Amino acid sequence: MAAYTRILITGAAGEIGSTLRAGLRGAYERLRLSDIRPLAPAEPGEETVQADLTDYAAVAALMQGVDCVVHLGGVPREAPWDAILPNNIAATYNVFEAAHRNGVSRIVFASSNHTIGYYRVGDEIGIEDPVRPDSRYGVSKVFGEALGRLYADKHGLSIACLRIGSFREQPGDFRQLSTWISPRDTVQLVRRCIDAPPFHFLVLYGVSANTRVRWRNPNAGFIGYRPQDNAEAHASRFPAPPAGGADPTVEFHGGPFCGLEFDGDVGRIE
Ligand code: 15L
Repeated sequence: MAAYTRILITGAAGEIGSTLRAGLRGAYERLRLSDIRPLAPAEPGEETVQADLTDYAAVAALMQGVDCVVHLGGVPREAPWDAILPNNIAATYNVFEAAHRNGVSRIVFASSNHTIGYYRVGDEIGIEDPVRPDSRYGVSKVFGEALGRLYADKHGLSIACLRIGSFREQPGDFRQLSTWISPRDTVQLVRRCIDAPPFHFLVLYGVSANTRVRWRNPNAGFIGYRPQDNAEAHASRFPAPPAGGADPTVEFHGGPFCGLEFDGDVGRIE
């Protein structure tokens, strides 16, 4: 029996949320599924709650009777500041604060590889490297990781931040041969984070066992995450684009996010 049995998933109607909903069903005593969008009717062992995470009272209500939160809710891509600020920053604060105040002791936070997007693809990046966000979205995930650190250190919560790569059924381009995470590996990763014995604060890359992975993931072994899928099976479909040039979408880990609104100088990004 897992130590955590009553799990809240925010953003449960999204792509990752729907996959987790199916993948975690039956594994825990109770799954509370929340989203701002309508959710499919609850199955046995599930509860569905439509809630806006920018409303603190609604978030506090979500925490009642829960012992672990998987926080996916928010805008899952680059967006204007007036969408990122409430949905990714204020809402994430609400989730951490309400969790703490209501006795939730573990949060699995959906961070992103876009926290380290402006590192060069030739460089292998670990969890100890300084953050290098490539977008307002990436900055919001850095904020979430910092909140995680705060609530772990100040309040003793157990926090896992998952720097999720490219969640897809299959890799869809050359970059994703490195960054892809399959649905079944995503389910395994989140389950390991929920089920792991006590830990303080962990950052993990959410990535499959890709031959071309460029992220070191020392905490994967610690929580027992053993990805089963490898994007290399799809490599023949995606020839390498010419590298060493001035295209930020090719030169950096964050790929397309690095090119959005870009008017910097690729040559000056060491
Ligand atoms: C993410 O964090 C995004 O949520 C998703 O839309 C993808 O763009 C993914 O990263 C990626 O880097 O491929």
